[in-house]
Amino acid sequence: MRTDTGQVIHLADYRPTDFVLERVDLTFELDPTETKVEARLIFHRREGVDVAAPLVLDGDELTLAGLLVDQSEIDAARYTATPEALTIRDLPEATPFEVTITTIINPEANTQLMGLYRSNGIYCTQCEAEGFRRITYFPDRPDVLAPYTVNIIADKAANPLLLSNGNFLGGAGFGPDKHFAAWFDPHPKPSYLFALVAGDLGVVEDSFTTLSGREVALKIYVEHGKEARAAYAMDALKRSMKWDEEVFGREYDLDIFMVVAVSDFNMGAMENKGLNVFNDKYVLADPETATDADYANIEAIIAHEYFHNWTGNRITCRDWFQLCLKEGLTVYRDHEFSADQRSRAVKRIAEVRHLKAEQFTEDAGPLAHPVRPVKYREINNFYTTTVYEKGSEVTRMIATLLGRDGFKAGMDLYFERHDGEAATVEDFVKCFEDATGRDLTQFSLWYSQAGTPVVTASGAYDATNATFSLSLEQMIPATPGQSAKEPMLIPLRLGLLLEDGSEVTPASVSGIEMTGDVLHLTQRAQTAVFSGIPSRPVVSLNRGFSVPINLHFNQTPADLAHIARHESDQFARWQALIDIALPNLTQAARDAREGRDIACDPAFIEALLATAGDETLEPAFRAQALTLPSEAEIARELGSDNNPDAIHAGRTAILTAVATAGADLFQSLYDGMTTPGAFSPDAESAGKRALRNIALSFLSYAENDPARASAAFKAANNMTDLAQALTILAHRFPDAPETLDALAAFESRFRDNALVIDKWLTIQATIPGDGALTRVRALQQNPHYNPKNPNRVRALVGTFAFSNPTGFNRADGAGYAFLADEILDIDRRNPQLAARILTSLRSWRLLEPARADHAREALMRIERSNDLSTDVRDIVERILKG
Ligand code: B3K
Ligand code: ZN
Repeated sequence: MRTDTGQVIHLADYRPTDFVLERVDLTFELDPTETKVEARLIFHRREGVDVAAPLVLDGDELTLAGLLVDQSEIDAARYTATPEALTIRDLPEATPFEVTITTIINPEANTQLMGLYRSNGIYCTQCEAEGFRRITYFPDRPDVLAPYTVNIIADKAANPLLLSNGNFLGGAGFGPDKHFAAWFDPHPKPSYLFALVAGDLGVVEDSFTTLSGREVALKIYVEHGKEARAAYAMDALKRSMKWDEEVFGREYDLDIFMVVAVSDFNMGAMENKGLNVFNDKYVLADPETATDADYANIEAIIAHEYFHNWTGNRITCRDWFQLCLKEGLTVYRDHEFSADQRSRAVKRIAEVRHLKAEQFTEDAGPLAHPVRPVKYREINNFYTTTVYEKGSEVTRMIATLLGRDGFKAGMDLYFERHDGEAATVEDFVKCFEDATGRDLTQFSLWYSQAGTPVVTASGAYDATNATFSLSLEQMIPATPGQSAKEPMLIPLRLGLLLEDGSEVTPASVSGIEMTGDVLHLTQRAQTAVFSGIPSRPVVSLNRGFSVPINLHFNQTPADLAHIARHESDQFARWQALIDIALPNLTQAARDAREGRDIACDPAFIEALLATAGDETLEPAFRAQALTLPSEAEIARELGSDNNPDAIHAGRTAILTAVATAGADLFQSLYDGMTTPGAFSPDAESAGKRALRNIALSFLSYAENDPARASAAFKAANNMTDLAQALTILAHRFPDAPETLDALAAFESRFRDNALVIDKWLTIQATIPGDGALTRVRALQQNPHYNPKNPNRVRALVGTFAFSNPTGFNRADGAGYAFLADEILDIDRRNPQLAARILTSLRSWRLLEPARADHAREALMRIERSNDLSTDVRDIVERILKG
C-alpha cells in the first residue's frame, strides 16, 4: 500500500536550505534493471546555521547502497536512510565537505516515467518537478543550483549514444563491451533540469551561428528511419533561436543543443539544459502523417522548450509556487513567436478559444487556484492551464499596460538582475516597476486572486453634449479558499465605431484613466465619459482579448454585426460573431431539452456567411469564424443543469440551418480553396485547407450523405484532409459502410505508425452518442492499444472523457463508471497520467442532477480506494469538496 501523508506544502513556510551545494559529480553505470548511481556532492554550511543541523536529502522509493563523507565511511549512528530521505548528522563544521552516495535503481520497472526509466530500449529521464529524488538522495528543490559533471558508462552495442546536459567533455572504451562519456554543464542548475539519455538513435544535424558569431551544433535524435520526419522541428528550432535573439535579445549559451524524441512521455516536452526531451508526437512530422495542427504544435513546443533556456533555466524558480514565473512567461513568449511566424489575429483567436475552453472552466470549478498558488499537496497537479495560460495572459497584460518599450525595459532588467538565480514573482514584477516607475501593486492581484473576473458594461449616448458614457463593474467570483476579493486592475482595450464603420477618437476621456485604446479599470464600479462623439457609437470592448474576463455587455445582434463587419481589430470581429452565435446555440439547447422546435436567427446566419464569403479576409480567419462554439463552450455558457444530449442536438440543428442556408457558398469554398502543388505546412496553405475542410463539414450537414466526405477521404493527399474527411464520416455517419471502409483503410495504411494510429483512436473515441463507450472498450482490446503508453491512453481514454460530451456523459452513468475503473488501473502504473485524466470530471456539479449523482458515485468510488497515489487522491478530494 502506498503512503500518502496528506502533507500540504505552504508558500509561507519557504526558507533556504541550511547547506549550500557547490558541485555535483554523477556517475551512472547503466543497466536495464540495476543501474548504479554514484553522486558526489560538495556542500558547505550556510553562514549562521547551527553546527548541529543535519543534512536532510530527499528520496523517493530509494535504497541506499553506499555512503561516504569526505571519502570515508561513517558510523551508522550518524545517518538514517529511508526510501524518502537520507539524514546525515555531525557534519564537518566550516570547510566544504563531500558526500558520496550510491543508489541502485531499476529503470525497467519505472512505469511512472519519473526519474530514470527505459522506454523502447532508450534510457531517459524526467526530473521536473521531483523526479531527481528517484535517482539519488538530493536536495531536490529548484533553489539549489550547481554545475554538474556527468559520467555515463554503458554497454556499447546497445547504447552507442550517451548524452547529458552541457558540453561534451570526452569519452572512451571501458572494458571489453562498455564505453563511457563525460559531460560538463557549467551553468549552475537545479536538479529538475538534469537529463540523461542513452541508447541507439538516429540523428539529424545542423548548426546555428549566434548573434555574436558562436557556432552551436544542433542535433535532433529520433528512432532510426524517422530522421526525415524531424526536418520541420529542426527548422522551427533555428527560427526560434533567431527570434529570441531579435525580439528578446537572448543568445544560446552552450556549444551544443540537443533534442531527443521518445515515445513514452507523460507530457509534451521538457526543457532540460542543452538536452530537451520530447514526446515524439511533437517532433515527428511529414505531410503524409501530420496535420496542420501537428505542425503548428511542433513549432510552438520546440520554441517553448528552447525559450525556457532563458526563462526557466538561466533564471529559474525559487520554489514550485513560482511555477508561473517560468511557465506563464514562456507560454507568452511562444505565443508571440507563433504570432510572428503566422497570422497574429488567427493565433490570438486560437489562444483565446483554448483559454476559455480550459482555463475558464478550471477557474470556475473545484480545481480553481491562483496563478501563483499558496499551497499544494502534489506539485504535479499544478502544471495547470491556470499557471500556464492564465500566467501567459498576466504577462501579456503587463505588456499591454507598459507598452512595447516599457515591457522590453522590464524584461531586460529581469535578465540582467536575476541571471543565474532562482527568482520569485515579486522579483519579476519589481523589474517592471523599477524599469518604468509604475506601481504594479494592484496589478499583482492577478497572481494571487483566483477566478475569472466578470465585467458588466453598459453604455449611454448623450447627443446634446456629444458624449458617451461607459459604466463598468467588476466582480470576481468566489473560488475554493477565497471568498472575498479585491477589485483588480483591468486593462480593457476598446474602440468606438460610428455608423459608417469608422473609428472615432474621443476628444477627451474622464472618469477612468486611458492610455492609447486601453482603459485602466481599477475600482469595483467606474464610469468613463468620452467627449467629442458625434453620434451613438458601437463599442467594441476587450479588443484582442486584452484581459481574461467574462464580459457581460448587452449588445444587440445589429451592433455585434457592425463590429463583425467594421472593426480594425480582427480578433474583435471574430469575438462579435461568437457573441451573436452563442445565444442561438444556448437557446437551441434549451429548446431541444424541452422538445420545442429549434429556430436560428437569420441575421446570425447572414453575418456568419458574410464573413465566410469575404475574400478580403484570410482563409484561416474565415475558418475560425465558421468554427462555432463547441458543446463544452455552450455548456459553460449555460452555467448549470447541463444536459449534454440537448446541447448536442441543439448545436446540430444550428449547424444544419447554417449549412442549408450557405450550401452554395460552402460548395464554392470547397471547390475553390485548393492548394495545388506539393504540400507546404505554411500558415497560408494551412488556412486554405482549414476553410475548405470546414466547408466540407457544413456540406455534410446540408447533404446528410456520406458520399462527399467519402470521396474527399479517397482523394486526400495529406493528413490534414484525410483526418478531417475521416472525422466527418465517423462523427456524422458512424454506421455507414463508407465510414467502416474508411476506418479500415486508414488502419491498414498506418498500422505501423503509432502516432497516426492515435488519430484513429481519437476519431473513434469522440464519435457522439451512447455507443461511444462500447466502441472505446472494444478499442482497448485492439492490439494497437497499449495501456502503458501515455499517448495511447490519452488518445483513447483521455479524449473520450475530455472531448466526447454525449458519449462520456451517458445518462446511465456508465461513462463515469468506466472512467473510475480506468483511473484506478492507470494510477497503479502512472499516477501523473491518472490524475490528469481524472480532471475531466472537474465540472461534474454543472451537470443535470441525475448525471451529477452518477458522477459523484464514480468519484466517491475512487476516493474510497485505499491504494491511491497522492496525485489522484489530491484531485479526487478537491473535485468532490470544491
Ligand atoms: N516544464 C515541463 C513540464 C514539466 C511537468 C512536470 N509534471 C514542460 C514545459 O512546460 O515546458
Ligand atoms: Zn514550459
